[in-house]
Amino acid sequence: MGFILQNIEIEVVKGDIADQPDVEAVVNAANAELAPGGGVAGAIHKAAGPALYKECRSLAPIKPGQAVITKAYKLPNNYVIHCLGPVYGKDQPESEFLASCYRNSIQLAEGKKIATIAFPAISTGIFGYPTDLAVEVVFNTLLATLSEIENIKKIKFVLFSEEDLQLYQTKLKKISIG
Ligand code: AR6
Repeated sequence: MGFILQNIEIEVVKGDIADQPDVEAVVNAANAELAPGGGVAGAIHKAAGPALYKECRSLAPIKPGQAVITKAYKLPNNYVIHCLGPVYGKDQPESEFLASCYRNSIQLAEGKKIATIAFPAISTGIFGYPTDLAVEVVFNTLLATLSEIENIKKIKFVLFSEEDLQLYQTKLKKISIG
Protein backbone atom coordinates (compact mmCIF):
# COMPACT_ATOMS: atom_id res chain seq x y z
CA MET A 1 0.00 0.00 0.00
CA GLY A 2 1.33 3.45 -0.94
CA PHE A 3 0.46 7.08 -0.41
CA ILE A 4 2.08 10.42 -1.33
CA LEU A 5 2.54 12.83 1.56
CA GLN A 6 3.91 16.24 0.54
CA ASN A 7 5.92 14.76 -2.35
CA ILE A 8 7.22 11.88 -0.22
CA GLU A 9 6.09 8.40 -1.14
CA ILE A 10 5.01 6.44 1.94
CA GLU A 11 4.92 2.70 1.45
CA VAL A 12 3.77 0.02 3.89
CA VAL A 13 4.75 -3.58 3.15
CA LYS A 14 5.11 -6.95 4.82
CA GLY A 15 8.64 -8.32 4.58
CA ASP A 16 12.18 -8.69 5.88
CA ILE A 17 14.07 -5.47 6.63
CA ALA A 18 17.30 -7.21 5.56
CA ASP A 19 15.91 -7.77 2.06
CA GLN A 20 14.91 -4.32 0.81
CA PRO A 21 17.11 -3.70 -2.25
CA ASP A 22 15.03 -0.73 -3.47
CA VAL A 23 16.11 1.60 -0.62
CA GLU A 24 19.44 3.32 0.09
CA ALA A 25 19.19 2.98 3.86
CA VAL A 26 17.61 0.51 6.25
CA VAL A 27 16.99 1.23 9.92
CA ASN A 28 18.07 -1.25 12.57
CA ALA A 29 16.13 -1.78 15.82
CA ALA A 30 19.42 -2.05 17.67
CA ASN A 31 20.62 -2.78 21.18
CA ALA A 32 22.80 -0.30 23.11
CA GLU A 33 25.99 -2.14 22.17
CA LEU A 34 25.04 -2.19 18.47
CA ALA A 35 25.71 -5.91 18.56
CA PRO A 36 24.03 -8.64 16.56
CA GLY A 37 20.98 -9.72 18.58
CA GLY A 38 17.65 -11.27 17.75
CA GLY A 39 14.86 -9.91 15.56
CA VAL A 40 15.72 -7.04 13.24
CA ALA A 41 19.29 -6.63 14.56
CA GLY A 42 19.97 -10.32 14.07
CA ALA A 43 18.66 -10.28 10.50
CA ILE A 44 20.59 -7.13 9.58
CA HIS A 45 23.94 -8.27 11.04
CA LYS A 46 23.57 -11.72 9.51
CA ALA A 47 22.94 -10.31 6.05
CA ALA A 48 25.59 -7.57 6.33
CA GLY A 49 28.37 -9.85 7.59
CA PRO A 50 30.86 -9.37 10.47
CA ALA A 51 32.35 -6.14 9.09
CA LEU A 52 29.17 -4.33 10.19
CA TYR A 53 29.70 -5.17 13.85
CA LYS A 54 33.34 -4.13 13.54
CA GLU A 55 32.27 -0.62 12.49
CA CYS A 56 29.45 -0.62 15.07
CA ARG A 57 31.79 -1.34 17.98
CA SER A 58 33.50 2.03 17.49
CA LEU A 59 30.14 3.86 17.78
CA ALA A 60 28.67 1.99 20.78
CA PRO A 61 27.17 2.33 23.30
CA ILE A 62 24.17 4.43 22.30
CA LYS A 63 21.30 5.69 24.46
CA PRO A 64 17.53 5.20 24.00
CA GLY A 65 16.27 7.48 21.24
CA GLN A 66 19.75 7.89 19.72
CA ALA A 67 20.66 6.88 16.16
CA VAL A 68 24.00 6.34 14.39
CA ILE A 69 24.81 5.56 10.77
CA THR A 70 27.17 3.00 9.25
CA LYS A 71 27.89 1.42 5.90
CA ALA A 72 25.73 -1.56 4.92
CA TYR A 73 28.43 -4.03 3.80
CA LYS A 74 26.80 -7.13 2.24
CA LEU A 75 23.26 -5.78 2.57
CA PRO A 76 21.76 -4.55 -0.72
CA ASN A 77 21.76 -0.95 0.63
CA ASN A 78 24.32 1.83 1.11
CA TYR A 79 23.70 2.61 4.76
CA VAL A 80 22.33 1.19 8.00
CA ILE A 81 20.90 3.62 10.55
CA HIS A 82 20.97 2.01 14.00
CA CYS A 83 18.43 3.21 16.59
CA LEU A 84 17.99 2.19 20.17
CA GLY A 85 14.27 2.16 20.87
CA PRO A 86 12.79 2.37 24.38
CA VAL A 87 12.10 -0.75 26.41
CA TYR A 88 8.36 -0.49 27.05
CA GLY A 89 7.65 0.09 30.77
CA LYS A 90 11.29 1.04 31.51
CA ASP A 91 12.56 3.90 29.33
CA GLN A 92 9.95 6.56 30.08
CA PRO A 93 8.32 8.47 28.55
CA GLU A 94 8.42 5.75 25.91
CA SER A 95 6.64 7.80 23.25
CA GLU A 96 9.30 10.51 23.40
CA PHE A 97 12.18 8.05 23.09
CA LEU A 98 10.43 6.33 20.20
CA ALA A 99 9.73 9.65 18.47
CA SER A 100 13.43 10.54 18.87
CA CYS A 101 14.40 7.31 17.08
CA TYR A 102 12.37 8.22 14.01
CA ARG A 103 13.30 11.92 14.10
CA ASN A 104 17.03 11.23 14.53
CA SER A 105 17.00 8.59 11.78
CA ILE A 106 15.35 11.01 9.37
CA GLN A 107 17.88 13.70 10.28
CA LEU A 108 20.83 11.34 9.71
CA ALA A 109 19.38 10.30 6.36
CA GLU A 110 18.87 13.93 5.38
CA GLY A 111 22.48 14.69 6.33
CA LYS A 112 23.71 11.98 3.92
CA LYS A 113 21.27 13.06 1.18
CA ILE A 114 19.60 9.67 1.29
CA ALA A 115 16.49 9.57 -0.91
CA THR A 116 14.96 6.25 0.13
CA ILE A 117 14.77 4.65 3.58
CA ALA A 118 13.05 1.64 5.18
CA PHE A 119 12.01 1.39 8.84
CA PRO A 120 11.02 -1.67 10.85
CA ALA A 121 8.56 -1.29 13.76
CA ILE A 122 11.20 -0.22 16.30
CA SER A 123 10.68 -1.41 19.93
CA THR A 124 7.60 -3.53 19.11
CA GLY A 125 9.36 -6.89 19.39
CA ILE A 126 11.68 -7.83 22.24
CA PHE A 127 11.29 -4.31 23.74
CA GLY A 128 7.53 -4.87 24.11
CA TYR A 129 6.02 -1.62 22.77
CA PRO A 130 2.43 -2.37 21.66
CA THR A 131 2.31 -1.83 17.89
CA ASP A 132 -1.07 -0.07 18.01
CA LEU A 133 0.47 2.60 20.27
CA ALA A 134 3.79 2.71 18.43
CA VAL A 135 2.15 3.32 15.05
CA GLU A 136 0.58 6.54 16.38
CA VAL A 137 4.01 7.80 17.47
CA VAL A 138 5.56 6.80 14.13
CA PHE A 139 3.11 8.77 11.99
CA ASN A 140 2.78 11.73 14.36
CA THR A 141 6.57 12.06 14.31
CA LEU A 142 6.65 11.74 10.54
CA LEU A 143 3.99 14.42 10.09
CA ALA A 144 5.85 16.71 12.52
CA THR A 145 9.13 16.18 10.65
CA LEU A 146 7.87 16.66 7.09
CA SER A 147 8.85 20.33 6.93
CA GLU A 148 12.50 19.39 7.64
CA ILE A 149 12.67 16.81 4.85
CA GLU A 150 14.39 17.89 1.62
CA ASN A 151 16.21 14.86 0.30
CA ILE A 152 14.10 11.87 1.29
CA LYS A 153 11.65 10.91 -1.47
CA LYS A 154 10.44 7.57 -0.22
CA ILE A 155 9.85 6.13 3.26
CA LYS A 156 9.02 2.46 3.46
CA PHE A 157 7.66 0.74 6.57
CA VAL A 158 8.50 -2.96 6.63
CA LEU A 159 6.30 -5.01 8.94
CA PHE A 160 6.89 -8.59 9.90
CA SER A 161 3.35 -9.79 10.63
CA GLU A 162 0.01 -9.47 8.87
CA GLU A 163 -1.43 -7.95 12.04
CA ASP A 164 1.18 -5.18 12.18
CA LEU A 165 0.77 -4.56 8.46
CA GLN A 166 -2.95 -4.00 8.97
CA LEU A 167 -2.38 -1.58 11.86
CA TYR A 168 -0.06 0.50 9.66
CA GLN A 169 -2.43 0.34 6.68
CA THR A 170 -5.36 1.48 8.80
CA LYS A 171 -3.35 4.41 10.17
CA LEU A 172 -2.15 5.39 6.69
CA LYS A 173 -5.74 5.33 5.38
CA LYS A 174 -6.83 7.64 8.21
CA ILE A 175 -4.05 10.10 7.35
CA SER A 176 -4.86 10.01 3.63
CA ILE A 177 -8.54 10.74 4.29
CA GLY A 178 -7.37 13.65 6.44
N1 AR6 B 1 12.32 -7.67 9.28
C1 AR6 B 1 11.34 -6.81 9.66
N2 AR6 B 1 10.78 -6.80 10.89
C2 AR6 B 1 11.23 -7.73 11.76
C3 AR6 B 1 12.25 -8.67 11.45
C4 AR6 B 1 12.80 -8.61 10.14
N3 AR6 B 1 13.78 -9.44 9.74
N4 AR6 B 1 12.48 -9.44 12.55
C5 AR6 B 1 11.63 -9.02 13.51
N5 AR6 B 1 10.87 -8.00 13.03
P1 AR6 B 1 12.86 -6.45 17.48
P2 AR6 B 1 12.98 -4.22 19.37
C6 AR6 B 1 9.83 -7.20 13.72
O1 AR6 B 1 12.72 -7.42 18.60
O2 AR6 B 1 11.65 -4.53 19.94
C7 AR6 B 1 17.13 -7.25 19.36
O3 AR6 B 1 17.56 -8.48 19.81
C8 AR6 B 1 9.31 -7.74 15.03
O4 AR6 B 1 8.25 -8.63 14.80
O5 AR6 B 1 13.79 -6.77 16.38
O6 AR6 B 1 13.34 -2.79 19.10
C9 AR6 B 1 18.13 -6.15 19.62
O7 AR6 B 1 19.41 -6.68 19.77
C10 AR6 B 1 8.86 -6.47 15.72
O8 AR6 B 1 7.57 -6.10 15.25
O9 AR6 B 1 13.29 -4.98 18.01
C11 AR6 B 1 17.64 -5.49 20.88
O10 AR6 B 1 18.18 -6.07 22.03
C12 AR6 B 1 9.84 -5.41 15.23
O11 AR6 B 1 10.43 -5.95 14.05
C13 AR6 B 1 16.17 -5.73 20.86
O12 AR6 B 1 15.95 -6.88 20.06
C14 AR6 B 1 10.95 -5.06 16.21
O13 AR6 B 1 11.39 -6.24 16.89
C15 AR6 B 1 15.39 -4.61 20.21
O14 AR6 B 1 14.03 -4.84 20.39
